[in-house]
Amino acid sequence: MEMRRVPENPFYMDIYIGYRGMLKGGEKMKEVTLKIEGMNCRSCVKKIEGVLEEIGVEGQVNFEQATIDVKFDEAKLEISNIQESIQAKGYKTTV
Ligand SMILES: [Cu+2]
Repeated sequence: MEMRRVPENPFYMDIYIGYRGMLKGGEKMKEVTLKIEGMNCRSCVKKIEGVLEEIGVEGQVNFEQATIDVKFDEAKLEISNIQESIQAKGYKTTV
């Protein structure tokens, strides 16, 4: 288990567990569906999935509908940050 990584520091462990619990509860996770332009093949999907992974965003790319469902921590990121990262790879998105 991850909590065993820092057994020498119980205070840190408490914070870590609290943080995970917060995310699991979903209180701060925001879900947004973006429309995306310019995806024309499956490798575009892979590229976008790679971007999401890089920035630590959970996402589901739907090729047929040209949408991306993203789930992210609002305390760390804004939707515009995600859009900029995708834009940098050549795809325009709208909320
Ligand atoms: Cu492509």
